[in-house]
Amino acid sequence: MVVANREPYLHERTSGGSLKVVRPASGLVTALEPVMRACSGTWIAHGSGSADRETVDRHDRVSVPPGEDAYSLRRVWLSEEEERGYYYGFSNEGLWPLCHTAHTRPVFRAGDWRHYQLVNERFADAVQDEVSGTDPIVLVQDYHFALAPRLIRRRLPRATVITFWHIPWPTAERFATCPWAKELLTGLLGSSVLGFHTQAHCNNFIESVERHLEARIDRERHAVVLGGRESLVRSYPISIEWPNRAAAETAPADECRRTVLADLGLRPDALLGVGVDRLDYTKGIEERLQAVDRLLERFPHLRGRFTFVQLAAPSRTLIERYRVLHQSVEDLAARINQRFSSGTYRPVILLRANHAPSAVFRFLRAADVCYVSSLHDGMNLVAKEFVAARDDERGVLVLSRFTGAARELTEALIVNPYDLEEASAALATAVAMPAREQADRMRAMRSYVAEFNVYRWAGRMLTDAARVRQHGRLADRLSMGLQPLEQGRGSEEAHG
Ligand code: ADQ
Repeated sequence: MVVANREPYLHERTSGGSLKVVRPASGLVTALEPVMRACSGTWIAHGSGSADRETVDRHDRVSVPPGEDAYSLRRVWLSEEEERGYYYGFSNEGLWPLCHTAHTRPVFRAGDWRHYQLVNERFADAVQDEVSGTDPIVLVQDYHFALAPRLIRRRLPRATVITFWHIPWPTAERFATCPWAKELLTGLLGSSVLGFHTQAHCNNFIESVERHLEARIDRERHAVVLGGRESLVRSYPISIEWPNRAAAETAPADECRRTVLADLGLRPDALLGVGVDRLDYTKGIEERLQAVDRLLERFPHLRGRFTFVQLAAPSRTLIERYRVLHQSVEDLAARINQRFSSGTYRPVILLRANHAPSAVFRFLRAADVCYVSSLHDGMNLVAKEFVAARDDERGVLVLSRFTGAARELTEALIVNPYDLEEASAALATAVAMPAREQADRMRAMRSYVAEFNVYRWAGRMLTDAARVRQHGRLADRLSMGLQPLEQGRGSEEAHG
């Protein structure tokens, strides 16, 4: 069972009155959806599509993916007030800026916290509703549900709860600014396994525990013991499906390049840069466009030839900070275009929309360079998707050192996105890179992502959870006063 705020498929009613299925722009959905297709089960999420209520059965369930019915989606309904407090408020104005070093101040409101608590309870109730046995495996996803692991355990003491935190964990000092630091930590330590993308995030989490709770830290086993219960705290770098479905559904690279250039009105020998993001201040979209500006300033021969296309999916638009970002990205693109345009040439093209996965891959396949410039990012799956898209072994990835992905995709050109000299030089190197070197780098990254794909990510967490589960069963048996060797083996094998 998966518990996540975002649903993998939303049903929307279009202005013409027809029903439309939407795949949201979300790294969590990109990663988890193929795992659910493979394993089946139930995904519990907030039903946020305008036609979501019309498409569920009387238990609020719908089979997905539409037409394939591989698993069940259970929708939880939230009032506008709950969504404002729990989702926009505490999760996205509080925890999101708290966990990302991107210079936006977190806002903590007691009213939002109250909604966050209540919604976490609502989802724990939904888990209890959906389970058939007493010891389900529940995968709790992300910062929207820090309290859920403990709440689920209270309802189902024998559940195996695997929690994955998709964003960075801040330093202990920074985390201490949250008025409910202790409650968040205690909630998360209801998990059997708690995963982060990197060891640095695990270390920050453990330091936060040391500062706020009376818990035992077992550094040897990477575990925290609180109230006699153990949680493993380990790094599990997330990834994408491989072989990749979106890649398989997209035309070959030369065709993508030809049609994308034609659609954008660019000349056939144009040099194309691509960025793909939710419109979020952590993604460094302004810094990226500034690097394009500096590139054209420093290298005049690229004027008229280099174009940067930014795919930007509107995100969290009810929050003021996101509206400000939206405007400033538009203004910046307009300024750069004014500065360097000539005739029909425009150096920056903003495509503000949530594109279908194969439309995203079409751009990634057409590009000479993909620039991922996050100021701070747990992993960043666009970087891995670019690698998956390039079965032609062409294209150069320029990647911010502040992404989790930079630790794995070491053959990318790694840059500090704040350093416009370094970033613009890397873009210039990328567009001039000989085909052979592009291929060497791309081949190395493709073989890495192929091996460390999302099934491996899920598999490692499930294997660790199985060990914890087994350990717990043996401990229970001992505490019941039974002889572990004589009485244990038969029943353990029978239960698998
Ligand atoms: P996100 O912040 O959502 O994920 P990311 O990992 O880059 O970031 O994933 C974004 C996903 O949305 C990708 O699959 C991308 O193709 C898609 N997308 C982005 N812009 C789009 C657009 N304009 N149209 C359509 N699709 C678009 C969070 C964390 C990350 C972490 C993931 C997974 O912030 O650090 O990598 O979870 O753990």
